[in-house]
Amino acid sequence: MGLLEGKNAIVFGLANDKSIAWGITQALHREGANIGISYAGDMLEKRVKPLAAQVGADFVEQCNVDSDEQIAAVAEKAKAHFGEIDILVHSIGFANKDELQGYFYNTSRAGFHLAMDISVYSFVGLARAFEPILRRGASLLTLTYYGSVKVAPNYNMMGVAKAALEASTRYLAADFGPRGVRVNAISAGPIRTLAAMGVSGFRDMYKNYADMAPMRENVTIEDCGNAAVFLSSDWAAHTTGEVFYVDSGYNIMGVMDPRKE
Ligand code: NAD
Ligand code: 0WE
Repeated sequence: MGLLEGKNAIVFGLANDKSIAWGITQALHREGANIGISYAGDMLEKRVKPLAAQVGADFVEQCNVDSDEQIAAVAEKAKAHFGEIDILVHSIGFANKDELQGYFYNTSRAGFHLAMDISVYSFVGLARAFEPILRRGASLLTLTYYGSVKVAPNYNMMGVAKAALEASTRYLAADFGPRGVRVNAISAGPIRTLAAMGVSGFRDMYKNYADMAPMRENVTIEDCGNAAVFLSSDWAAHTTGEVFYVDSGYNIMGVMDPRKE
């Protein structure tokens, strides 16, 4: 008997089999959840459809989260298909490439707005659109990164957006708490996904990360999946508004420890 047997889950942000959303989808499926999938646009359809089939998902819907209409439409379709939702995963982030290199002070007004809209507001918008169909005990999850708390070179505008996303997680948790709905964020260490590979200097920071982390290992999409299972399960019944680190302990370190064993 799985931990999530009979729960209805909808996952936003699946691009390919490297996506954190895929690690989470597989883990939710393994624990017995019914899966719905939403992806950004036409270009991803041929990648996403076969993955959806692997987890028996017959709810596979396109939704560009820059559009209130598309968010409302996917919530309507989810209501018709599932009735009620127990788990909603937001695994979406985007900034223009210009905003992820050089000086943070060069961030443009348009670039600031875009990153905040896609990476932060979309979580709030999805929470509102799905609110009428969230079952008591439901769990909302988003994905964040430590660049929200401390400066990570080049992460720049995304660090500011993730800080706002983590604050939004707390405000949503306060709003939804009385309805028995929990809202949490998973803060993952660097993972080689589509979003990460487009980043200059990622290889070096990926290796440095493992050297700095207490466990001396990078994290995987499977680790994120297992954390998502816990946070979405009744074992986390009174955990809300939290930033839950899946980072081999990286965030606890102040100074690098050169010991190997
Ligand atoms: P990914 O590229 O696989 O996923 C990002 C997703 O965002 C894609 O599916 C993309 O289609 C979607 N997206 C972008 N703009 C969208 C829009 N307008 N409408 C709908 N969807 C849109 O990369 P990932 O690393 O799995 O990223 C998932 C989440 O994890 C992001 O929030 C990212 O910031 C976060 N995160 C990533 C890492 C890492 O190192 N990879 C670490 C911590 C947190
Ligand atoms: O949140 C992320 C990825 C964010 C991201 C990445 C891209 C690359 C391609 C958002 N938007 C875009 N837009 C693009 O055009 N991560 C946590 C991974 C990541 O991204 C970095 C990192 C890390 C880690 C960017 C700079 C420095 C470190």
